[in-house]
Amino acid sequence: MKPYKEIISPKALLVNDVQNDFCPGGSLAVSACTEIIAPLNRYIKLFSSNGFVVFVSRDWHPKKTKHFKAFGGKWPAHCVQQTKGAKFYPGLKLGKNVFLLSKGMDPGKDSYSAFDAFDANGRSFLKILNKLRVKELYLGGLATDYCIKQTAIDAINNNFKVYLLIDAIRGINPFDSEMAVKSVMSKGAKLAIFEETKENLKSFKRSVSK
Ligand code: VGL
Ligand code: ZN
Repeated sequence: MKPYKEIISPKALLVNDVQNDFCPGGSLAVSACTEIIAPLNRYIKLFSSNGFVVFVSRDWHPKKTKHFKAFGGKWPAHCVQQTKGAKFYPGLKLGKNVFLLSKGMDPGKDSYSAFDAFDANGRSFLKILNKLRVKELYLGGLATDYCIKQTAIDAINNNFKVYLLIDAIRGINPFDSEMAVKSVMSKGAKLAIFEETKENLKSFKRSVSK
């Protein structure tokens, strides 16, 4: 991977939390998780082969956190650091050039949003996005009703254009997920699917190479 300062990526893909615990067999499984693996792999390939940056976030909790039921929170234990449940789902093809982000390490916070995530050097997602001069964020992964929703809201509030990749996001609760999509669309997020995104990326590249 090139140092950040050599990369400019007006568009970026973010693959949220596609980890074993959020997939079938995991402690907080989103049953439809398997439907989005192939689409996510296509998106990862599309963005990276066209020179755009791919971020991959992981939920990365300590054993004890207020996020878990046992300590006053909402959720069964999941994505505990260094466990199998926290590993990326094996079907996901990440490649070497993705930017890894971790979130949920603070035991006092839920930290659903990728804007609460950091890279291995402690740089925040927002700082990295600004360094890479990202203007548009394409969101895929899990879960529509939590991480995707909160990330989309934070992105919009930080003046990014947001696309929800509807063929590559799924939620914990289908009704809440539908409400989440409506809510972020009312704040300005757009929906997109693969073919459309492919055209969008290609026409952008044509326009800058003229
Ligand atoms: C998430 C529930 C609990 C998410 C994380 O990333 O959407 N949801 N922890
Ligand atoms: Zn979590």
